[in-house]
Amino acid sequence: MKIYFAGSIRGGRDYQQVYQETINMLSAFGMVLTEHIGKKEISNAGEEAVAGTVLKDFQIYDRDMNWLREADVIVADVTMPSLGVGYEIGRAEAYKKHILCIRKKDAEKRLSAMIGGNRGLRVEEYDSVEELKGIFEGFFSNLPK
Ligand code: 6IA
Repeated sequence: MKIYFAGSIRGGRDYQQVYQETINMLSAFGMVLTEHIGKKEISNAGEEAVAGTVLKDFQIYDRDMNWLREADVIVADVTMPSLGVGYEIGRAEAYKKHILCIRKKDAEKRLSAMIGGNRGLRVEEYDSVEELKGIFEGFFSNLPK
């Protein structure tokens, strides 16, 4: 099971810690292709603060689109509005991937109608990361074999 986790980067890193814990939890259900989303070294400038390869935007786009095509499911945290996450959800829908959107109940901003109003998308709300466990169990156990 290959999981593409999507979370805000340049949209704002307020929930980075939550992404990290979510990714750790998701690892019990499959291989998370996008583990870097939870790393605190990635700032909202979208760069890695630690020394290493700094990818150009077109390289990030190409790599992420390849992972998205490869993934069986996409789990998108839509708490923090992010152009990239919204785009990935749209592309994942076009590729007919299984999509789960998760959103913290205490989110500051209202969810975009393009996500919340899409009857084809499942959006689950959570208070704490512990609550995600049950949500993930329900989602992964109901996937078609
Ligand atoms: O518009 P945003 O930046 O908030 O979009 C976030 C989404 O786009 C995430 O779900 C990622 O899949 C993707 N994305 C955006 N920027 C990056 C990125 N930046 N790396 C990987 N995925 C990205 C650079 C970090 C790199 C140098 C390690």
